[in-house]
Amino acid sequence: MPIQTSVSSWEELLEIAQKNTSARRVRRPGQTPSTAPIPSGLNKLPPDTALPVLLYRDTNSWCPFCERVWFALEEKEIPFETEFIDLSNKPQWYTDLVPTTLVPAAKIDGVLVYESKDILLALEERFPTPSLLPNDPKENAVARQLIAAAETNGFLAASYSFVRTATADTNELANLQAVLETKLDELEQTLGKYPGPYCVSTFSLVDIMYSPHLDRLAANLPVYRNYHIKGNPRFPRLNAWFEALNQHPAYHRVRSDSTTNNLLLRRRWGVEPSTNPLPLDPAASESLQFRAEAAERLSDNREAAIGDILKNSGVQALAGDGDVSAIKDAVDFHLRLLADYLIHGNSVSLPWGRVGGKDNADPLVAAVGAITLAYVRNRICAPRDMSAGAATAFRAAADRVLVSLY
Ligand SMILES: N[C@@H](CCC(=O)N[C@@H](CS)C(=O)NCC(=O)O)C(=O)O
Repeated sequence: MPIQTSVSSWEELLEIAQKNTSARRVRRPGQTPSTAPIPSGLNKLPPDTALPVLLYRDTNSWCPFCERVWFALEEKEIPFETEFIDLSNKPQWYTDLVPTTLVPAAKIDGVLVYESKDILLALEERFPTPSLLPNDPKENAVARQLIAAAETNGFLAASYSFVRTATADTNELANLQAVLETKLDELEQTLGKYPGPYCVSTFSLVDIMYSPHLDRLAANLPVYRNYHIKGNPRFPRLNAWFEALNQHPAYHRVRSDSTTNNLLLRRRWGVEPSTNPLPLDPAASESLQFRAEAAERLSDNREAAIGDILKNSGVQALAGDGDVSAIKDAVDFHLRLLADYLIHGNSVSLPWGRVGGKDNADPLVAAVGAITLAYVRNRICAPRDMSAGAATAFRAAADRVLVSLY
């Protein structure tokens, strides 16, 4: 199985990628997840200082309640460490520790707090600046009421029901849609009560309570229910709120991309999409910064990626009784093509021409490449593996390389 070797080495790819992005993560060899983000608040403390907060969160970074807490930690640049909890196999020490047994939980100066809302309020108490609650006492009280209401006003239940209810009954779906629209109308009214784009007059915990859920809805509804929040003239303030959220670097560190949100709904909740995915955001796909981050992630974490592909993509079956190392070489090669394209490709035509598919002398290489690229495209999750922007660039590049090769 001869393989073209004109693509750069991993070392070269990593070096170029790292020159073009400051994004870095820690590797966690042999663990899940295989990498973890570095909290932006860490540089505020001298090395080897005990960290004031320990966050217990889900291994896959899918949990919207964990995202709330992470968002506040990043927004306030609080130094913290993370303990990942495998929700499919929760360790007994965790279920013994946390009465609800749910994530998130946190230790703040060694004191256990659980329930995302209570963790957010406890963080605010312990780290009051920058403040995520209004200074004005009256408005502060309103914000606290809105935080409590976010849990009890039926918004979450209406969201889950409309997105996840397995029914083809159009009347039932129309009713569920109407219930959710009422809740979104209420939010729209809330957003109109104070000047500015947020729920109160400054960005606050109220916005953080809603953001992971509204993000998931905005991604899921177009694909699963043919319904749009973004761009919907019924919700001008919600749309301005999304725009305002976009200005927060912390939001970009913690949010998922829409593909992650949509794949998750199908895989985790078994919901069937009603239409094709929306096109990937071209701005993120073409951003050099995101492409470099995606290339950096892939190059730095290649061993875990290749191991995962060999184990879980089905590609090894192509070896039959033959040489698995040849399969591994083909996986490695196609991942390097992908990293190379992320770094050098942009809008120009792909430099290497057809090396796979029908023009290739060895169809096995082509088949391994196709499986590799299709698998990693949907395997990566944001923000578990990289930022949402980088994940979008990664998926767009995988699509381009696939199209160019086959
Ligand atoms: N009300 C809780 C909800 C937390 C929650 O539902 N967490 C889910 C993950 S998204 C969980 O721990 N699931 C594991 C289980 O149900 O055993 C909060 O706000 O913290």
